[in-house]
Amino acid sequence: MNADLRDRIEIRIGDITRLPVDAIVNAANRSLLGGGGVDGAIHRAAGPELLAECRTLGGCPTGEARITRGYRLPAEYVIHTVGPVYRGDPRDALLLARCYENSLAIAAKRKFDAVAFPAISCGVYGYPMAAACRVAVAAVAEFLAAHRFPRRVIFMLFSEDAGEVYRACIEETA
Ligand code: AR6
Repeated sequence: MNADLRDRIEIRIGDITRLPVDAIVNAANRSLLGGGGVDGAIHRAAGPELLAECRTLGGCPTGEARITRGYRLPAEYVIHTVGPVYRGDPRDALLLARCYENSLAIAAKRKFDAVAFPAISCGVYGYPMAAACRVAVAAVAEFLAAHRFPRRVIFMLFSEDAGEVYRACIEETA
């Protein structure tokens, strides 16, 4: 990864609901009506207005993304994307890459400065962190190389272990 690109990607550890960025990405399900994990945390922190706006969207297919306001979150917007349930076949990586691409396409269109991603599909949906991380880093690096916006992507990981996996993966990415 060249230095320019590396400067636009940051790894942080902590709670994504605390980040004052243009948009945080939610690892949602197809209903977009909330759930556990990071989805539950985002809905709790954003308040009931978020669920009310999500109800107007009519769900979201796996691999696609939708945007809402952030309400009581420090982030202005939430980009909801639906990761694949991990099955161990080649479609997993294609669908996961689409989550990153489609989320970033929304951010690019709105000329966002900073967008933060959790480790989509790596919790309830069972995607092994190291494999998901390779897909995430490759998809983000490819998108940023071709677009000026968003200027920065933050991978917001929930544990030091996950952070280490991401650091190693970025080191290995050409
Ligand atoms: N900030 C950052 N990362 C978090 C946070 C947080 N506050 N909370 C959890 N994580 P998951 P999935 C990490 O299960 O696998 C929901 O019920 C977590 O440690 O949230 O895509 C949805 O409604 C893990 O590494 O998302 C769906 O039904 C990562 O976020 C389903 O779960 C993703 O874990 C989606 O499952």
